[in-house]
Amino acid sequence: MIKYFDGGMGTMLNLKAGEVPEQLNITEPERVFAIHKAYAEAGADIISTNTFGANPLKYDNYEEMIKAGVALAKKAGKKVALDIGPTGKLLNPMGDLAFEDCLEAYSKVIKAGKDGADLVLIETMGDTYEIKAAVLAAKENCDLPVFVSMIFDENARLLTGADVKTACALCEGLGVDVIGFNCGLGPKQMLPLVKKLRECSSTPITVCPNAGLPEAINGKTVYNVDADEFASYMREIAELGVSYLGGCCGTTPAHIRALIDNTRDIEANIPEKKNKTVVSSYSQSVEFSDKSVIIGERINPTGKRLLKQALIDGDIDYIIREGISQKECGAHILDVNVGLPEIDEPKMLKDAVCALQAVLSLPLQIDSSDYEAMEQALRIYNGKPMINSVNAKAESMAKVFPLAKKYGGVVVCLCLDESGIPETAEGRIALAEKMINEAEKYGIDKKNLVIDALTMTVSTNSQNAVETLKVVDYCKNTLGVHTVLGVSNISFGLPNRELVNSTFFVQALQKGLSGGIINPKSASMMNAYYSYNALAGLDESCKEYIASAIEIKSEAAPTGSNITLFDAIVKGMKEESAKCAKELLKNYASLEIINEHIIPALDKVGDGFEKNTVFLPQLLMSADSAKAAFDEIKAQMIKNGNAQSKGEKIIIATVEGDIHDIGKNIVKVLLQNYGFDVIDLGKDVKCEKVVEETIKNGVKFVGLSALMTTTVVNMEKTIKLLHEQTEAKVFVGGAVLTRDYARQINADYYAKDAMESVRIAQEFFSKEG
Ligand code: B12
Repeated sequence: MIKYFDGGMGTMLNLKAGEVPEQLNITEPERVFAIHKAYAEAGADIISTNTFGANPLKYDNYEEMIKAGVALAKKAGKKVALDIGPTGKLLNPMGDLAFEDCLEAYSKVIKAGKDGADLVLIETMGDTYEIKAAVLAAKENCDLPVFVSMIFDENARLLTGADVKTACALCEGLGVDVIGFNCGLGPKQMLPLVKKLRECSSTPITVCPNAGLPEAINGKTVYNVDADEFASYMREIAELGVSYLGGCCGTTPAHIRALIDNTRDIEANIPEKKNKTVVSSYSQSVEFSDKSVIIGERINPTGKRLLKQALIDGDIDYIIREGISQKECGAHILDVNVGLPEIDEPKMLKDAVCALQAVLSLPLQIDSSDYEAMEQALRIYNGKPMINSVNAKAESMAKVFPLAKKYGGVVVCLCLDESGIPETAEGRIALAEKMINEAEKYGIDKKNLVIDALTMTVSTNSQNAVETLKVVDYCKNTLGVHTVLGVSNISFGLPNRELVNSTFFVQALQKGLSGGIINPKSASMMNAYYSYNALAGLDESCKEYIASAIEIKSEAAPTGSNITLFDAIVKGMKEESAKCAKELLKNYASLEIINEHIIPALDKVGDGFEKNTVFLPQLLMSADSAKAAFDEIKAQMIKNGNAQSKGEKIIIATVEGDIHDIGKNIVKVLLQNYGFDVIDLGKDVKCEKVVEETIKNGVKFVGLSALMTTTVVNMEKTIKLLHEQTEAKVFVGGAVLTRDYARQINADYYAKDAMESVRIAQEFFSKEG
């Protein structure tokens, strides 16, 4: 039987301005209870507590809110879902909230609400990282079933970029009990998402849409799908196979009653078990299949003098450059090993993983023999990683499998044990089977293991390659488990190693190797890979082969040492960006650098964002990098400028609702540079505040910035108010504005860039003067 959740709470409360919904659990419990009761009477099996935003980051009295909320929901006499929403903050590196602080906040919520609840409902989640924090908090603090319900947009992406498959991989890795969707969309728009989830999930599904898409009518948000229409789309969703249904914003007890009436005859249906081996980052996933994946091996200090030095110096940028260049050469996953006796490995591995996942969207393979380092890195990793590695020694399995079970991941299993590496294929296969069986005892499915048959140097025993290949073949084709191999050891001690390596790689691919741990910057290895795929029927119309033949990078390509400011900003490399700007400042003028490097780079990122190839985390990293470059430029401008104050005061602000301030800050610094006294009110500034400050400071010239179509209306409002209440003239700018539009909204002046704003200011004050 399908179980039914209740419907919207926030929209049912009809909140007056300033009312905090969760506070009502304490101040007006009857008002909240009436809604729970109405949903219970409509037939809901599960009542969600009115605790969506009740967390210590938002409210000091969160505990009281939660306890009261649970008691009220329980009074309705049905099962109780402890409702947990997003914190409302962005996590590092996108925002200020540290992952562990987020986890701690959620832990407090769980502790406050677990007694009396029957399940934990983590809902309306738009960021995989926050999902991970909330799920770990639930798992570490209670034994209740954990539901994760996410908010996707119409492009089928979470706010931070994950698609359905990627988010599903993370949730299943973490052992979530029920996965699904709520909010954001109506049932009609959610249908395709449910289809997608059925294709990748092995976990029961929950679906709680809004009553249609929100529309703004007379300044109010309304939802236009009525109970019957809602119920009829929900029937289509139910027929796809779900276990839980309910509603979100705009739905009412009538919607829930109609939903239940219209779907009661449909059985709950759990998706069939998928046998897919998937790893993920915050925004993308990689599935092991017939076509082997490339796991970049370059972030590993063994035999790499420069990387060793970088690790000793704590030079994380070097690691990022290694990551980026491997990605550009075609890696699908990056191995991250920072083990050196002279460094604090747990700290360094954690830092390296954080830095890499801030800049790159490739899934990572966390590679360490230090269990402490492994656990710390797994904990803060934003996705479902590869875990390198476990082996058949009792100690290794006892340490690694519990970590894999808790944090999720695909574990690389090395065929060795207390007696070393068996020489024969049979010996290694026996160890592979032992690890598969042992993993099962921890509840880890075979699909989340990949066997590493181990490459032994062929120059010491002529049968070494043959034996390894037998293991690959047997694992893939008889045991039905994926395999990986570090390839290059095969040629140790031989001349022309690249030839031996690439030949062995092709042999292994032929046997069904699922992942090559190789140097993607080696042209001969990548050539071998692409040509093998083309010949094996794994490359439609030889597209990838052709593209690679044109593009293949030379082996000697330096690691990002020649990165440009444009690239540094596009790739979100903050420190590089500052360095490049410093370099450029030796030969170029500040404005030239801004106009010819910084703005074009941001335009490129903005363009990608619009086309859905760049996601919010990358946009933020690029913005940060642009800011780092600009900080260098600013310092120089201030140094060079003869900023003699002439007492000419200008107010400048980004309008309400808009947090874009890079452009405004450039305008500010340039104006200061030309001797104007600039009062910067910051970003997201209310129109009343602009007027107030203008009057208070006796300012005659006010500059406003807006970068979004949705915020130019606030610019218009601010101009109107300034004209009504002050004598000040207004000059405006920002990428969405045009001269024509500026005129339409009654701005007195428009500047297309910072330099023009200086000219305008000079003109204005000369007239004034
Ligand atoms: C960087 C950036 C961000 C950063 C901002 C960081 C920061 N501190 O500013 C972050 C990541 C936070 C961000 C967030 C968002 N962004 Co944004 N972002 C951009 C991006 C890529 C670049 C903007 C920029 O800084 N350009 C460089 C500066 C130097 O140029 P500029 O601002 O135009 O300034 C120059 C002139 O216009 C002029 N000027 C500017 N201000 C003023 C003021 C005066 C008085 C004068 C005279 C002149 C002047 O002089 C400047 C120097 O020459 C643009 C895309 C683009 N190419 O514009 C998208 C873009 C503006 N963002 C967009 C969106 C949708 C968002 C988000 C809603 C995304 C989300 N889903 O959360 C949020 C919005 C949050 C909010 N409420 O404001 C959209 C807006 C779409 C639209 N038409 O409305 C854009 C266009 C991207 C896109 N193509 O979709 N964003």
